[in-house]
Amino acid sequence: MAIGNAVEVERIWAALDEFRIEVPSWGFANTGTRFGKFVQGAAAGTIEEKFSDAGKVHELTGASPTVALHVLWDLPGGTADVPQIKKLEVKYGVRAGSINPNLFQAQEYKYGSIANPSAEIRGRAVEHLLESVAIGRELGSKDVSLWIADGSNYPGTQDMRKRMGWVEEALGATHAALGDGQRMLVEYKPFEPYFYHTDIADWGMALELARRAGPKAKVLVDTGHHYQGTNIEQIVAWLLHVGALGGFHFNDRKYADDDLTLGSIDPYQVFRIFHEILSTEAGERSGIAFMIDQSHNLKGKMEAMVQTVVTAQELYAKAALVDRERLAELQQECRLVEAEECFRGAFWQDVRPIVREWREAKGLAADPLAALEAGGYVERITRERESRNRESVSSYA
Ligand code: PSV
Ligand code: MN
Repeated sequence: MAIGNAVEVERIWAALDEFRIEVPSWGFANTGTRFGKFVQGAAAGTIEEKFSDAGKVHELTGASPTVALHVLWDLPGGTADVPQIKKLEVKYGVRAGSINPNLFQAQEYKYGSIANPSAEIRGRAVEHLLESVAIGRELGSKDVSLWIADGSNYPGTQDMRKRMGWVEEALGATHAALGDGQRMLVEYKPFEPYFYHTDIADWGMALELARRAGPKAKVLVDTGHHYQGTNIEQIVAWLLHVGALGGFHFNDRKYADDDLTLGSIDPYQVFRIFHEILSTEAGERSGIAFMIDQSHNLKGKMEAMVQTVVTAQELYAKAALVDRERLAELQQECRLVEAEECFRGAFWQDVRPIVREWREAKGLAADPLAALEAGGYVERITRERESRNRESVSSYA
């Protein structure tokens, strides 16, 4: 069945008008797996290149006005780097988005950062969190997004309850430093880089820690951070129910935290998540931060990012097509097959022609991926960056 009526078209347009998704600076950089990196000529090697790439994605899609920054990778000088970021915001037409502290790379964090048994190390980790809050405040960015990698590898080697207290303390101190309009998002992950326990392993732990930290703390759902078969949309529904959903890190996965492009493995799951989001009032959902957290190891980085934003828009548009009033009636009457068909009927619709019309009306490229190719941006950055990027690979021991 083709999308025919004006109501459906209007629903899609309204959804596209409100939809924004943040791109991660690290999605443009050379990343890899723990086994190595396949260096790409076009990869961004500086913060300016990352802003340039993010600006291009936004220019093409009109849907990604902010770029997430990782403090250690993008602002190694801390708050001293803020003026440079402000200049880049103006030059490339994208703003700094979420600020991501980095508590997982320094040697001293081998046994944890804010959950480390050493009070001195915990203190330094908290300082980094406070500096991240200060960066966010100076940049006028809303979210400080915390992924606490801490955990242990062997049963009995750490006191999980003591560590709970330390994490709670650190998050409380971070919350206390938040300025007006700032929030902190607590991300969870069940395993990796530690494989026995992680200190914030699931949404229950993240929710409880966020609650204890204070009202500006919310939970961040990274779609890749769940066990196989987890009903993520139910977690989303619960977090909405208790007013604690702060945002998402979107990506896709087949096995674990694979960081594949959104919707490449299971687009229906993304649709189901978006359905829960769209079942809320517009005012409520406007506070939910949609962010991409992907690492493009095989696909071209620019192409993968544009493809992801476009996919997200299409899936959001599909979810907007669900006739919620009709669905509610069918659910109430337990008309199962009809309810299911009403729901997934929206998923089967091809929204692309309407999305294309919306883009044209907004003065955007009708087909952002084709426009990326035709515009020659990737060719140009490959020319400019390739030799530097190839040289950097020889330095990997
Ligand atoms: C960890 O797997 C994670 O999802 C966190 O959000 C990090 O900030 C991000 O990936 C980049 O390493
Ligand atoms: Mn993440």
